[in-house]
Amino acid sequence: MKYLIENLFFIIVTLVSLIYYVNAQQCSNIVTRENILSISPEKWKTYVSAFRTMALNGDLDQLAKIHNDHFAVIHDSPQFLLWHRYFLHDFETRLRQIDPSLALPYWDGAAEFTAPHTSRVFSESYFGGNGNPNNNYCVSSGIQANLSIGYPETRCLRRNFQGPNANSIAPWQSPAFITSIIQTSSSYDTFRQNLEHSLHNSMHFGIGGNVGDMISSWSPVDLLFYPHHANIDRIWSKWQNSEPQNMNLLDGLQRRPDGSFIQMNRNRPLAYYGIRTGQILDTRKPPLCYTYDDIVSSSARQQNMFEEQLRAKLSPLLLEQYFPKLLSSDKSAPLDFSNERSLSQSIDRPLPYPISLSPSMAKRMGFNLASVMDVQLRAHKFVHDMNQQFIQRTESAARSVESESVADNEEVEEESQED
Ligand SMILES: [Cu+2]
Repeated sequence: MKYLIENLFFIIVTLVSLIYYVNAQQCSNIVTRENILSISPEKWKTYVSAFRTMALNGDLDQLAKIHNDHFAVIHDSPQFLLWHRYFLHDFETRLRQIDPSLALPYWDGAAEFTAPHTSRVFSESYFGGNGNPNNNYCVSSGIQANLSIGYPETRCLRRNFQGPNANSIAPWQSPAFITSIIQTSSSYDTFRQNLEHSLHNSMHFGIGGNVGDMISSWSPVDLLFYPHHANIDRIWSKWQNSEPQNMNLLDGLQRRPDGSFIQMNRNRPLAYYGIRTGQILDTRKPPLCYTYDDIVSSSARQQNMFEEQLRAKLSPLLLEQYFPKLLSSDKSAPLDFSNERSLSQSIDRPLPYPISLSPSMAKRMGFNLASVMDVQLRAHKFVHDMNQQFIQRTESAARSVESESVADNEEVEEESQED
């Protein structure tokens, strides 16, 4: 009898832990993060109210302090994408405690790369615009207009747009460049470096400038931080889903608080949060349980008109160097056409050169200068090469129109002679 009870007890414990284990591997609900510009004006009002609550109850200040305290090990290092993913999850959890119907929206900054300041996100009913240089660069419109920040001190939120004119922001990286780094980065840390030191830095610097909060180590006091970083996380997610082996890929040398380096792997704990890096690679698994509205992860690759257009427009050399997947004969590899749509549009005109961090700004942020310059040079070379192709294409198109019209004229002349 005693044995039976002991065995029964053992069986129950095993069953309970098995059920727990299976549940822990699956989310009961997967939240979809939407493009911020697709949210209806009605729904957006509920976001504004929840965001205001988070500014007033100290959530933003707490998050900004956490970010500030660990700044040196969560930037310019492999933890960058991992740490910010979990940090956004922290924000989203707080947001959903206020209103469970909400999810963190993303701002697809690259889609508005030519004139970022014209984006709706800078309007009065969203996050407001530039700071006023005559009033300490205080932001006087949008959600945070009359709310002060509480970290690192109590004052207004500041922005200092960097553009050719007052209140404008210089162009940043195009969807074409983002698609290119998704297709050409073969290691996690190469991809991390390519994304962090291009669109990520450009958006912080374009908005924050020299004195704004977005360029500081407490940048999470600006609510725009979250949709901007959700977009960076979404682009990483696209890269993770672009090749089966990318989902669990982690590598690179991680900077430690004492300045030494350690190999990144799936067992390393995140700064502050302590969770193992391997637990936050798949966003559709606990503890994260979210996805984005345009992640292409189906194993079947769909044929698409954009693919043909791009192949016809770019030379084989350019395709091989920047968009190797468009040349690939492997039809099972998933291609992300949500990006390719903007890509086909952005190669129909010359691309502007993207805004860059100056060496002194890179130094101020504590970044490795070589690492920043490496990516910025690559982004410039990309624009140069794409524009050379664009010029050649338009010239040869002009030549063929010319020769056609010459031929037409000759035909007309012949016809008139026949008359
Ligand atoms: Cu950061």
